[in-house]
Amino acid sequence: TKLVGFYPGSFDPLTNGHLDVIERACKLVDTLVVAVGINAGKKTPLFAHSDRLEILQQVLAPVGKRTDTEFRIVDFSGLMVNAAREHGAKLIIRGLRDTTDYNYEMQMVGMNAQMAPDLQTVFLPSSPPVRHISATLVRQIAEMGGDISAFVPQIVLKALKSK
Ligand code: COD
Repeated sequence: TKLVGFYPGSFDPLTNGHLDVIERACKLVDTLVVAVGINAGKKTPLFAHSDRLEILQQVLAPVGKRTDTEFRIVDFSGLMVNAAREHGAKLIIRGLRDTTDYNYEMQMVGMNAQMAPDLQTVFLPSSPPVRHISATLVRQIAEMGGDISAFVPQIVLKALKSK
């Protein structure tokens, strides 16, 4: 049977940090569901939902071919455990950068484990070269007209320029 992983995020925008998590998750699962969720705390988006889905499709198509991973790019609202189950996932993949991520993620993992004991969360630690990258800061830099080319895939830059 095929192992399905569920990687939820806002991906606003998709960064090289997210991509690093995705590349490594590919080595663990047969199918990776990359799920663009609605984060109540993040109010002014840089990209619309549909743009984020489109960007993920474009960026991940070659990764899927190269790594022999089936990607499913989906939208979700509501609880991540429900969305993960709906897609037949057994693993929830999350990236870990620092103690801020750790504290937040450990709370979520605890709550999620009680709500959904059938799911396991797997943390993938950031690779050192992308550890500092945060979508929130990238969004700020972009909004202030700064250069984000070191932090995001080319396709994100293109999408930003065509806006
Ligand atoms: N290196 C490694 N990992 C990284 C990096 C990096 N440089 N940057 C981001 N990541 C990881 C994050 O740690 C996270 O695991 C993932 O990538 C996605 O990050 P974001 O910032 O795009 O998205 P989040 O973490 O804000 O998630 C947004 C969701 C909508 C998924 C979230 O709010 C959610 O699940 N909401 C649904 C409600 C729910 O179920 N809540 C939990 C109940 S306990």
